[in-house]
Amino acid sequence: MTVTSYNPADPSDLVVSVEAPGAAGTAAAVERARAVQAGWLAAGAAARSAALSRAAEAVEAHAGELAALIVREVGKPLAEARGEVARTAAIWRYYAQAPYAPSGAAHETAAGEGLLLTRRRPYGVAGLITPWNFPLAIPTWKAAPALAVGNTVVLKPAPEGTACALRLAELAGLPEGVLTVVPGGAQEGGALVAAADVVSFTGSTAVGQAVIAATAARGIPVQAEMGGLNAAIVLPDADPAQAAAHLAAAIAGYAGQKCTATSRVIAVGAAYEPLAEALAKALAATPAADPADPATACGPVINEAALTRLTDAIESARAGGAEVLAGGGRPQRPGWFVEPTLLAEVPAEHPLLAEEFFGPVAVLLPAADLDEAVAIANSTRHSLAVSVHTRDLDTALAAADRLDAGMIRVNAPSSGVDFHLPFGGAKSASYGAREQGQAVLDFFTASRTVSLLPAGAPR
Ligand code: UN1
Repeated sequence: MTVTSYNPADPSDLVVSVEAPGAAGTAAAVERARAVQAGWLAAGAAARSAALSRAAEAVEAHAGELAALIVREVGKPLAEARGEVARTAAIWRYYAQAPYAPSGAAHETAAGEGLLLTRRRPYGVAGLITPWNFPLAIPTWKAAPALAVGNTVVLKPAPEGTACALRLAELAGLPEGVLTVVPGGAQEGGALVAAADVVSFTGSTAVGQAVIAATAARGIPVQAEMGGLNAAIVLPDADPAQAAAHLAAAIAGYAGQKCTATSRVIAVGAAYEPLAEALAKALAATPAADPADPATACGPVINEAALTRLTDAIESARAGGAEVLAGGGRPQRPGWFVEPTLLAEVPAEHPLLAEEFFGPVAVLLPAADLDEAVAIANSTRHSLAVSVHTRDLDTALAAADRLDAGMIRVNAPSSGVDFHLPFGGAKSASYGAREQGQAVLDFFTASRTVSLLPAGAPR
């Protein structure tokens, strides 16, 4: 199979075309990674730390080129693409310290004599399956911690982000076999899950569930980050213009193509009218435009299928009686663009209220009070990130206690994460250990307990 990726802002621009290695080639890549893993671990903390630092420096040294490649391959607007490159370098640098961190603890024995040690050891080969929407940052926040603790890595990126992944691995410049990119689709992904020793996945719910089942059958550890149907709750005491600015960023930023994007806006009581007006204005000021322009926040969606899925959903909501408060159409330009769209009065059974559409489209919903807003926010299995907009600390704390979500953001967009803290969702949004921070270092290692007793005749 040939893997291709096209520029979403100019579909005639073929970004990359490479041969996928198939199932046998993927298994062979895992074997090569396994063959060098003991050496990578034995090289020691200083060598692994230095290698990860060099990767950070290489990313920084090529920041302009990488940002342009993100814009061209996945249509992420330039300003955000630059931010992703900076974050990628910071993630490599952060995990470059991890090889020196304690790998366990010393304990007293129950009997008194001797010493007990816990020690965390890598599994072997980490199989990573990554999406196209953060084509440098997500491969890095999985690969860097896996490598830091002594695993080697085989990475299967989404086809749409192939060129970014290949360039990242090339720039990282790790020893042969330590970080291998296998371009491909379901065949390569399946072969990777069948051969790796530990798996980390980010992508759709359907594929994530298949990955979880396959790893469970093999009895190997897995973490999976899947879809989010995220809500934003706006209380009447919030400043409508400020809340609208955060919401517009979470709805339209990178055309809503983040698992942390907002797709349901819940306005409590008197917040509804002023928010509807302010948000319609903020979205109209964020038009779908050329992603290479540094002033653009909303670029194209990833491909034609996404465009059709979104425009069909908007049309069927409208046919069912929904009111279009902002957007609703496509701009007059080539490429896969959808205007940032806000809909009200969407019929209760419409799929926009139940499924992740991964585009710059949100639904405005009224709630009588915080209780009802929390109930609406929680009425989904895809509970990843929820934002709450209020000046009242009691309300913010009450919401943070009662929302089913992995990430709760007060007076901020639902999108955006700090890479040194645990990341993940509740219910079906995530499975297994958290990503990022210390949590993922634990995920990529197994703990063993070592009992050390004095030699000599047993007493
Ligand atoms: C962000 O909001 O900056 O795939 C990160 C995703 C998430 C990452 C979101 N895993 O969209």
